[in-house]
Amino acid sequence: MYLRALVTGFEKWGEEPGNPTEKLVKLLDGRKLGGIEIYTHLLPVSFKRAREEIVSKIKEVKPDIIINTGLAASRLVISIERVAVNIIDARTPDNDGLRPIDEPIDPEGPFAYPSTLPTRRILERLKSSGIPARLSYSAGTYLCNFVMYLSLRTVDKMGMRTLAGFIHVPYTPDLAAKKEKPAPSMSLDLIRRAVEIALEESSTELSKIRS
Ligand code: PCA
Repeated sequence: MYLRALVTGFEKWGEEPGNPTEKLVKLLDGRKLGGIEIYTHLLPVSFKRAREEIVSKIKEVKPDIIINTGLAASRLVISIERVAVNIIDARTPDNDGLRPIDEPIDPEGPFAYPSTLPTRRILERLKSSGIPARLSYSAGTYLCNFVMYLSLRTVDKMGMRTLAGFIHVPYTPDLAAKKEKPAPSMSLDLIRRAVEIALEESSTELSKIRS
């Protein structure tokens, strides 16, 4: 029996030249990796629509592993997020023109959820595979933190035994080349490999927990 993994990415927003996670989910969609079957979903950069879509996708796919991904343009390397907080503080309007400030994601939810992915082991595997990475203790207060929080909240509310978390990625070189100021970048191939490694380590973790 295959494990089911849901990998999400985001569309482009604001002044950004594009979003590498849009291409990433296209590359991974429908692929099988060891004992893992990958389902993907491209999320809108909209608080209203992303909320509806992430919750219904989790209910539909019933994944064993959820890895949400997004662009963090200023980050130099792959960032494995360790925590999601119950705060929306949008620095720019979303793609529907909404800019919520100081709002909870779920007034009934806890202040924070830790990532349930094996973050430290993912970090170590990435580094030993030659992929620059770090742990991060803030996914921000925009769409990425929002979707990470909602994934963990949905898993918690539904009593699922799903591992969930978030990975921020830099630009791909083609997108960095469109920026006026110098910006860090990483090839799509390395970004894809990083997410695959995160899936493999999560699958190992699940087999330990469930045995
Ligand atoms: N990154 C943004 C939202 C969409 C994306 O890819 C963020 O870090 O919140």
